[in-house]
Amino acid sequence: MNKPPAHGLTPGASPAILRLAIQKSGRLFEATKAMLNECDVEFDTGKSTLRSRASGLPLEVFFLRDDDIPAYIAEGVADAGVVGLNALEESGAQIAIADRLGFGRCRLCLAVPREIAYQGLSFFAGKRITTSHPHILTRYLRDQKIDAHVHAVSGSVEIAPSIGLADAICDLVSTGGTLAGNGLKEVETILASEAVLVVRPDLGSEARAIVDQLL
Ligand code: PRT
Ligand code: ZN
Repeated sequence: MNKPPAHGLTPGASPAILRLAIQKSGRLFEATKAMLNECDVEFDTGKSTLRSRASGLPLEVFFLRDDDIPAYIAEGVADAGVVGLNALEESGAQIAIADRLGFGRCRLCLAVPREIAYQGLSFFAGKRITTSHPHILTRYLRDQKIDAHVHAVSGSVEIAPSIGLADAICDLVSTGGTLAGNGLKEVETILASEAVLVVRPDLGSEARAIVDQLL
């Protein structure tokens, strides 16, 4: 008897390909690649490679900015992706989490200058808070009934208080070294994050079978 194909899909069925979006470079790239390699999925990477047909499973890998991945999946341009829970929540995209992947762990925190005698969330009333996650922060402040000014930036968040741009920040923290180096201290955790595998809500059965193989 013939051995079934490694990907476990019905032989003879029209060849399905799962379009998987991963971060092109950055903190999630290496661990995502290592995870796929562990599943015997190999693919080319290179500075100018933006898509690559993988071997081992019927996958086409798209290399994207992490922030763009949820929208590409929600729009049906990609079928699945690996992204930080923070980026997924910030995007507001309505896509399902198929698995939590256990790497890329960090937390989205509120932090204030070290010398502040912080006594609770009421500190933030009327304050200016700089963040790269304005949607998550705005929702959190609304839920906590705190009226503050949210100032969105795309990077170097931690500099804001020292240059007089803000009274506090809301940013991702892993070791805490960046906060400490900028005279800040963490006072509230808004979201515990890690990399997640996300999938399109309307994934067809063949593409779903490939996701199941990956899982
Ligand atoms: O180019 P692209 O847009 O794809 O990448 P990016 O620069 O937006 O993101 P990248 O690669 O920095 O992070 C990708 C994902 O990694 C994030 O969305 C998180 O899910 C996750 N992650 C885990 C982190 C961190 N840890 C982290 N420490 N993302 C960012 N940081 C930054 C943080 O913003 C702060 O500036 O690291 C600094 C704090 O680190 P510590 O160790 O000093 O606390
Ligand atoms: Zn990004």
